[in-house]
Amino acid sequence: MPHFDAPLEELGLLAQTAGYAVADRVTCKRRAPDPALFVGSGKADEIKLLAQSTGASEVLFDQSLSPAQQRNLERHLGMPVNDRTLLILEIFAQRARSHEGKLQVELARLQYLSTRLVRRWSHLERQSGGIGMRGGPGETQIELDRRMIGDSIKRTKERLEKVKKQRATQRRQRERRDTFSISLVGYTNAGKSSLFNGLVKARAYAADQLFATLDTTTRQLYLGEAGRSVSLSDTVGFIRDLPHGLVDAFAATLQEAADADLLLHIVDASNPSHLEQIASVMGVLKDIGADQVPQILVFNKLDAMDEAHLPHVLSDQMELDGQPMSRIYVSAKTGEGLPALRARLAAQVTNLNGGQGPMTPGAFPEIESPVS
Ligand SMILES: Nc1nc2c(ncn2[C@@H]2O[C@H](COP(=O)(O)OP(=O)(O)OP(=O)(O)O)[C@@H](O)[C@H]2O)c(=O)[nH]1
Ligand SMILES: [Mg+2]
Repeated sequence: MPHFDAPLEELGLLAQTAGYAVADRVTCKRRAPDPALFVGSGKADEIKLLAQSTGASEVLFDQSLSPAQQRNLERHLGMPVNDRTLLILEIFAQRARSHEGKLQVELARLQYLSTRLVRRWSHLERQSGGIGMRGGPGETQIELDRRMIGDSIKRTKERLEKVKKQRATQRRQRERRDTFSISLVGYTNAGKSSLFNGLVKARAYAADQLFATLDTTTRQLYLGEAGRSVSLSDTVGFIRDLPHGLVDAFAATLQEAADADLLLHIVDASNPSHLEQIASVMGVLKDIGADQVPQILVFNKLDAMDEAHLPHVLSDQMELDGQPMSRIYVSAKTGEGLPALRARLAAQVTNLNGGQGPMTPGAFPEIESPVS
């Protein structure tokens, strides 16, 4: 396919991350989704034929399907049908490692479940046969499920509350130590963990997968120029239309970012959709109350950028919503730009400590280095 369809490309990556192999892709143009099947019935037949000829065992939709559309499609196609939200929830469920992470995912999935009356979650246990194949549960079963889900949500919230309290205590201890904290934030797969490793010589898990990182990792980073250490945190990646349940569930983890003294917003500069990705990240930062934290845009993957898009200087300002933002180009892979980034961080730490308030654009000498 010569045509680059960014959302579908991303759905494919999500599917691979969740452990699927992509058999084929279909796009469809419609003015409004069909209330019953989401796509028209002709398109549904086409998908069915394609699925049969490619040996697909499941169909994934990029858009959110209503519970009814999902059910109807499963019946029509004769195989399990899922949407992007469920795929993201599934990846989070597979990835969660820490106690807190597991509780957060559990909460998000219970909340998703509570909006769908049928027992959908058994899908995650990867049983043979789709959910749609089993007859829908009767009324009483649904009522029972509802009550059980309600109880579980309450219990999970209580347990999360406890973990959160512990976290708050830890944070207060850190604050007492007067640590300057920097959080790496950004779209999933932008290279946050790679950059984190490059800066602190750690070995955080970095992979060409979406949501490789779910738990926050924090390390000390010594900045020679500033003569002091700061704490650097690698965090969970963002994605466009992050399911609401997940934003709520991960509020505590994301809170790390909101409490940071400085955000390094990592961008995959080689991705054709990087501007949309920046906008998504800004949206989430606003949602979690982190939009006032000083921010530096770090355009990563300089080595993989198109010749035509290569910057003339490695450090400049970028206008975002009418606001000038500091931007610095680096490559976590080749290490290019990392010394300049360290110097910039050192300057920032000294500046903020000097009581000059939030980052002022242009407060630092531009580091001009032509790209060969
Ligand atoms: N070419 C190139 N690839 C890079 C660079 N930095 C990271 N990558 C690759 O991009 C992919 C994602 O990197 P990660 O560091 O896991 O990205 P992340 O932002 O932590 O991703 P999540 O934790 O999944 O949100 C990996 O395959 C890296 O090897 C870079 O500077 N250049
Ligand atoms: Mg990561």
